[in-house]
Amino acid sequence: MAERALRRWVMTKTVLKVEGMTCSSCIEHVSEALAIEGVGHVEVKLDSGTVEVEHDGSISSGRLIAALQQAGYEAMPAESWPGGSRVTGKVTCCG
Ligand SMILES: [Cu+2]
Repeated sequence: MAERALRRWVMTKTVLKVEGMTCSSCIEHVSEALAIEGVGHVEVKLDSGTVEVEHDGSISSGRLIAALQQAGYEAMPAESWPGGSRVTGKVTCCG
């Protein structure tokens, strides 16, 4: 059905704050970690330390965070990030 086919392309965007991303290798690692079924485009923004994940809506932010933690990065939903405070965590950068 056309309606069902269309639903596949309705993407949800989840923005996560990720600690410890500092170099282009981090972008690769984060992108690889988020290569989960159902995930579409992943945009890593080093400037803001955020990752924008487009997915089909079946993936919870908890699942994305778990995947990032497995890759060695602390992550949290961007909306629960205490704005303005500096990252206090350990440096996890691979570089
Ligand atoms: Cu790095």
